[in-house]
Amino acid sequence: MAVLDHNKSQEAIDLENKYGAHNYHPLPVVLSKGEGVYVWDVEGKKYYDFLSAYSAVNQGHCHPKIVTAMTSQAKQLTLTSRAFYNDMLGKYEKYITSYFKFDKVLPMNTGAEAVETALKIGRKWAYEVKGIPENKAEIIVCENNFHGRTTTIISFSNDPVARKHFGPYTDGFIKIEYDNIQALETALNSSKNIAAFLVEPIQGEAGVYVPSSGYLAKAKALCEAHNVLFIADEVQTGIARTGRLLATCGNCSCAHKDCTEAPEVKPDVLILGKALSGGAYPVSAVLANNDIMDVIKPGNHGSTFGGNPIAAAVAIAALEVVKDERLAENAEQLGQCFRDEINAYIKTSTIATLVRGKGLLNAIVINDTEDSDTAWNICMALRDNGLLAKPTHGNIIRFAPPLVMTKAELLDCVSIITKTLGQFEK
Ligand code: IF1
Repeated sequence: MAVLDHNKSQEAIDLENKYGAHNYHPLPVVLSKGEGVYVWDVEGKKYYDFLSAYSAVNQGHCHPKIVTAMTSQAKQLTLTSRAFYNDMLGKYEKYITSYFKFDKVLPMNTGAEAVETALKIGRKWAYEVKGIPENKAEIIVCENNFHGRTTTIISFSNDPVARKHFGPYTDGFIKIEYDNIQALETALNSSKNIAAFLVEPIQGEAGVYVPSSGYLAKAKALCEAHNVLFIADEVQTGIARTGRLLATCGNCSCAHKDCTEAPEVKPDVLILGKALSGGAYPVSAVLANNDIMDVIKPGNHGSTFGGNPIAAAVAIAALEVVKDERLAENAEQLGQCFRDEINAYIKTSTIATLVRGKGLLNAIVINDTEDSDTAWNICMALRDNGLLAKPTHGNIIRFAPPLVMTKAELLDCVSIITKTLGQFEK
């Protein structure tokens, strides 16, 4: 439609189609500039970004403080590998561990790498601390999880597109229903060899499923009773996205100390990625206390780029921005406003049936089958109306803008969204 008629966009799309592997199906819009909550395409059209690079750009596009931290460090020292010390890593490690209140951090780059790291730590802890017999450790995961795309991680996915023809698969995982505390208890009682329970505090890819109130706290208590590690994958939900610094809200200085809806849960192992860098650079991390992290010894794990000086400088700046600009509080307030406004619209709507989420991680369910292209067509119309979002699972549209949005901007976006949905009402 409109954008595709433009030559520059079409040229860029043609290049990707011809020379790039076809591992994505992007919305046809070609971006060349970003600032705060806005992105611009190559023809100069301005959009609200309601994907935020899958929640990596919580601090807004090209945040000046993060860009400055990155460029000044890039001029000084970029990479040493971990064969030598560098003068930024220790500083960052001290900063992030006190920020999230853990003894130690293991720095990696991508979310999937951090998940792999957590799984390795969990297994090693199981053999060396818990005393599980060699090669018998099992890790409990949830149905419809999304934790990344490595061969081990897709081994316990149930998305056929992500899994099929990538076998043989890694053993040692037990899959249970999400948000089902009884299923967790049954699994924990089924074997003495359980090392860990890996869980997303809100299932993002599955369509933004918020578990019932108290689920995470009960799950943590059960894990504790069974001497099993509670591993929280907060790659997507962390760093203020859901209206708190962490969706598990463990022991942190978040906006919701008095929150009764979901009691505080402190994971044994915390996985972070995405917005840990404000989207400027691949930075991920695994945090844990000494009794767990100290199972990792030289040679057990690592990465050429993990903990590099640019990553360290960028992550410190990105975390400072979250606190300085009170992004958790803003996400909480704007998220409530977003759901209230959309709910008011849904009352009289036939095309939208439900809005759900927490903070600024939300989804609207479209009244059509999963294999229909209605949600895709709505996203195309949203694009034409100046707002970028992407469907997930066919009939669900995820709405996750940068957390630096103002209330006036959010209300402007709500009117774009409701106007667009209006075009699809029967
Ligand atoms: C893609 C979804 C989001 C994640 C959690 C680990 C990772 C992710 C909870 C891995 C990554 C991304 C990756 C992206 C699609 C995506 C996604 F739609 F699949 F669910 F964010 F909404 N744990 N999520 O959500 O992190 O290795 O990618 O850095 O295209 O695969 P990564």
